[in-house]
Amino acid sequence: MMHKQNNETILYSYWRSSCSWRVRIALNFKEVSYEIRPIDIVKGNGEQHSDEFSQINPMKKVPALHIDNLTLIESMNILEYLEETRPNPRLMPTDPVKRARAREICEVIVSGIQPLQNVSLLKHIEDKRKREWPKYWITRGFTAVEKLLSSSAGKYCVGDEITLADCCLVPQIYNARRFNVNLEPFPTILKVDHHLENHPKYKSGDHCRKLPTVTAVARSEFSLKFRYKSPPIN
Ligand SMILES: N[C@@H](CCC(=O)N[C@@H](CS)C(=O)NCC(=O)O)C(=O)O
Repeated sequence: MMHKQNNETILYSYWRSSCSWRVRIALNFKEVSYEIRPIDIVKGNGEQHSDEFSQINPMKKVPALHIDNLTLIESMNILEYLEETRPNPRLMPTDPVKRARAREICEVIVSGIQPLQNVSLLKHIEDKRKREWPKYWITRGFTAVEKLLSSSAGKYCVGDEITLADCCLVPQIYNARRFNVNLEPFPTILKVDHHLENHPKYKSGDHCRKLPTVTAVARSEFSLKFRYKSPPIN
C-alpha cells in the first residue's frame, strides 16, 4: 500500500465491497477522477487489519476516500461530502420530501441490511447458518425497500432522478444475488435495477458485473487509475 499524495483522490476499496461500490458509483456519476488502492479484505487476516490501513480507517473497513486533502471514512458520510462539495450533477433531489425518501432507503440498506451480512459478522456465525443468515436479513430488508419503492420509485428509487438511494441499492442487489436471495417478490427493486443497469454512468463504476477481469485486476498489487471519460475496465 503506497502512501497518499495530498492532491490526489484515492479510494481505498475492495472489488466486491458493496460499501466501496456505493462510492465508486457517486465518483463516476460526478465525474471525479480517482485512483483505487485495493485493500483485500478477505485474503489472510484481511489487509483492513494492517497497521498501515488502520491509520487510514480506524474502523478497519473499506471504503476510505482521500480527497481535498482529507481522509474520509463511512460510505454515507463520503457520499454526502461528495454531494455537498460537488453538487453538479446532483445525487439528491431538491424537494425535502423526496430527499427524506432517498435518505430512508439509504438508511434501511446501510444500517438495516449491509452490516448484518458483512464479512466480519459472518465470521461469527456458525457454518451451518452462514448461508441462511444473510438471505434472511437481505430478504427482510428488501421487503421494506420494496414497500418504500412502491410509492417513491419512478425509473429510479425516488422518481426519475438518480439519487444516493440508487448508489446504495445496486450493490445491495449484487449481494442479494450472491447470497441466492429470491428476488421475484421484489418487482420494483428489479425494475429500478434494470434502469440503472442501462445507465452509462452506472456501467462505468460497475466492477462487479465483470468478475473475471476485475478479480485479476483488483487483486493485483498495482494501483488503478480511474477517469470517467476513459473507462478503465473493459
Ligand atoms: N458503515 C461502513 C461499513 C463498511 C463495511 O462494512 N465495509 C466492509 C466491506 S462492504 C468491510 O470492509 N468489511 C471487512 C471487515 O469488516 O472486516 C460504511 O458504510 O462505509
